Amino acid sequence: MSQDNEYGAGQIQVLEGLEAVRKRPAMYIGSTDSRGLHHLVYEVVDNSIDEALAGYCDAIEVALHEDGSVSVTDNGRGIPVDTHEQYDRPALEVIMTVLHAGGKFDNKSYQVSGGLHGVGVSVVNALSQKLEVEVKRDGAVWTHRFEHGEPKPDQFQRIRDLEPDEDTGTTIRFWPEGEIFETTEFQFKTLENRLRELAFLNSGVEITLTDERTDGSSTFLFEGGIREFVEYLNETKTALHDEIIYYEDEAENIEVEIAMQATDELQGSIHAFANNINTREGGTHLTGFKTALTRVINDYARSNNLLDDLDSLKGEDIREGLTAVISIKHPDPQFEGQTKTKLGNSEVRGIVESITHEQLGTFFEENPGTAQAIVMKAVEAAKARRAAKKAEELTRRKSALESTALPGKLADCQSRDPTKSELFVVEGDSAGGSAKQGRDRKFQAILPIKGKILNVEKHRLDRILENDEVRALITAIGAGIGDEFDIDEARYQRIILMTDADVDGAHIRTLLLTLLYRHMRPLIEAGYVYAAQPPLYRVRYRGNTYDAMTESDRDRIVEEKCNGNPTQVQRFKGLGEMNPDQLWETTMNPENRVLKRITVEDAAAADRMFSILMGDAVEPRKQFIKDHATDAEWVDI
Ligand code: 0RA
Repeated sequence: MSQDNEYGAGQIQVLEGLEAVRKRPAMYIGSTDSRGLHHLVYEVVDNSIDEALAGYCDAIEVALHEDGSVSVTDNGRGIPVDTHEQYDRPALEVIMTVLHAGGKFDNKSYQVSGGLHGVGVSVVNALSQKLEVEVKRDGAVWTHRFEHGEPKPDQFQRIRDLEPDEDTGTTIRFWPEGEIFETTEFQFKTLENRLRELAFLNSGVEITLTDERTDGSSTFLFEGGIREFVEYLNETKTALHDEIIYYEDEAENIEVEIAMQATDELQGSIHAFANNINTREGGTHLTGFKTALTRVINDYARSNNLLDDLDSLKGEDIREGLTAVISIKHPDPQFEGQTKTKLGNSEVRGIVESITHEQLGTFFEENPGTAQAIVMKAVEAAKARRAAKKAEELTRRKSALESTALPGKLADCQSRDPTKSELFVVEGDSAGGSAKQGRDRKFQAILPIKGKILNVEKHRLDRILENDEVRALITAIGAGIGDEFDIDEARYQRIILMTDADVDGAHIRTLLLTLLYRHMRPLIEAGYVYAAQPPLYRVRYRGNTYDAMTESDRDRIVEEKCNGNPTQVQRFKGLGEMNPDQLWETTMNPENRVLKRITVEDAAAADRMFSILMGDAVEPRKQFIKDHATDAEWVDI
């Protein structure tokens, strides 16, 4: 078969493969929404990270271009450009068009692959209307172009010699297929969060993100790796010891790296990664770590007589306020679970357990001050838990939450079908009143929330449950809380937070989100939680009215609809200013309204944001609220 025979058997197979990707994109990249779109970038970056893991690359640049394309440039070895024997085509073309060819077609290229879902760059190509590659290797610069995944004839070119001191590397630039994706707009923040995380997880690799649409840019380079990750996560918290605990080791070709630091918070957070993938559902690396941690701390506490009258410390006591990052690299990771983010390799449990047992044990012997600080915090937590139990907190909780009486302030809907029912959680009694009058009572329930609910970050569950507003919300939803939360019991599958579009509204919404995030997280994970988007302005012109969500919306309407000459521009200062009809028409009527679904985009980022907003440090919180209060994209969750 010659290279210009477009219809050889191999080529037909290739075209069928790409067609399969375009027909069922979700099978390859999870979804075709914004998440799937960003996945394309991660897939390309993962290939560059693979080069870094193999030791050939230490700089990656991601650029968002004004024409809607993204490019990823690395200084790795460059994608091979010689002829691929089996296909009789340039290897570059094979890698870009054959499913799963990736870098792994010689199988020995990499020890460890971060290839997220391992689908390879050909999937990105298949889902791009256009893709261009530039490779610097073998003494020259090579380019190739593709459209809808297919190579353009005669476009594989050697364009010039490499300069003597010029570095090798790869640039892949692609224009996502608008016919396939629900949105093709890349979000700087989303990419920034993931790239920062990758830079933490791969110390020494410099990752730059440039946004040519706005002239923004961020550069991440962390020589300290996951130690700096923990520092970053704890930035606004009060640490119980100065130095970050860190150890690494390797066994059976599996690399293990762990960093941690204890804080005085009530909430702990352990972030576990396998081959750079955030294993949100946990897995064997996490289990191994927890088991060893509990044992090492108990051993230390017992042999140093720190347990007081306690029998032992439970894992949950020890992990209270602990921030940890676990990162393992495995030659053949198995991902399980609903979202394929649970590490399944059984041998990893024992490996992480014994490495942690040995290294953490040694660390504690050598750093008794740190060991004592951590043990004492755990002892305090254990005593608090015991006290709470003694006070028969459990029975109180049960009766408080399982009572079938719905809260008096709730105006419930008629529907008993959770899939059709909506709960509006409304700021303030006056807006609550309008919402009750304006709603469609068949499926819309209203719960007014007064003022600021309790700051849930700062209190243990028993205190949180003493708050009337919180109890009303929990009872209305009907699914319990914390460990006893059962999403199948939720009485509504849409929980819509309706707060004013001002700083106070943002604050109340954050308090509510904190409660949901910390204690009813499955609701967020299931996509049941939304923020209503009431309009900020109403523009009248010649008997027509137009509602605007933002200032720029308003300006556009004035420009396009009102001849520059509106009869009236009204600014809604709060929900309470709208009459019931207006509230229904603009914010509650499913025909017209805009809802923003709240997702846990990134547990690390969310955890950090909640800490900034709710934690002890006041200045970063003020700054954060200032920066984000009026921004529609103000949270990642
Ligand atoms: C296949 C084989 C080799 C490298 C790559 C692919 C490669 C792919 C990408 C994608 C983005 N950047 C990349 N850099 C490299 C190994 C080549 C060799 O052995 O020299």
